[in-house]
Amino acid sequence: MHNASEFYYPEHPEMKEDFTINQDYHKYKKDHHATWKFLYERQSKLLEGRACNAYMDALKHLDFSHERIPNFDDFSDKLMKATGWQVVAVPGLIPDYTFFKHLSERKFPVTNWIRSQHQLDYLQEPDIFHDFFGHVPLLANPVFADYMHAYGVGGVRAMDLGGERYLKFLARLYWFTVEFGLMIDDGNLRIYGAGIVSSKGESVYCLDSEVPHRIYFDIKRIMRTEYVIDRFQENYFVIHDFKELFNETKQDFEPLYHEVEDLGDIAMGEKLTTDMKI
Ligand code: HBI
Ligand code: FE
Repeated sequence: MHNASEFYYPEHPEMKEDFTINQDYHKYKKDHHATWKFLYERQSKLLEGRACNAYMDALKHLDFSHERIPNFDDFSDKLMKATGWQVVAVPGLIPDYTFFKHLSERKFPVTNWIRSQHQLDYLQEPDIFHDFFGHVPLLANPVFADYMHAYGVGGVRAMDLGGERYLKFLARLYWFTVEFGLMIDDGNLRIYGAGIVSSKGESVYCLDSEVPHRIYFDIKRIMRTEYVIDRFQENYFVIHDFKELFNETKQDFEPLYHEVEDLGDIAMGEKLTTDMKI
């Protein structure tokens, strides 16, 4: 996990204590906008019939520009009206506590830089395409917006309770829902996770491949399951709707943390007889 001393952004002397910076919109060049346009068009086509209705509807509702990188202030106004969320600019990964704190204040940190034209497909760190195209649309969905907020509140609380100790459970919950979640939409398997919607390869693989293991959402199972960040997933967890996520996240996690700590970790790709498979 990440603590504050690992994050050093000397190129941003103006950065505030909460790791926010200015988006500096005027600094984007023609090539940056061209990369946005290329990625936007490629993914929005690919996601027809793959992303969940809530995501596709929100993408339309927010009316992103195809041609240019979005200006955070414009979208903060739209989000504020829809669900009370805002977008704030950050230079890259930020410490866990700071990240949770932003979510608990209904602020979503978005990286302000875009990947280079030589590395269009695969990135380990978030850039503006992942953060904005992947995460921002669903923040306009009222139930999902409340889930993200509850998650942030839970994160702040977990760190106050146990410091680093409980963080891995929360990170797994985020990973298998917000980043790599699937859902059943009108009887079909669909994507809602931001890590998938922003990935060309995984948006096909997660639905079509016979390799990964697709399991019905089970919060304890998720909190116990290990993941890697540098290749396609071996486990996906499938929800019925965002209400299910929100309701599970409102509960007090403290007893859950103790229970999952006792039960122990589950290796990636490991199958359990209790798994409800799709
Ligand atoms: N920072 N910019 C950024 N984006 C994230 O998704 C992020 C982060 N810092 C920490 C963090 N995520 C984790 O705490 C969560 O994934 C659990
Ligand atoms: Fe992300």
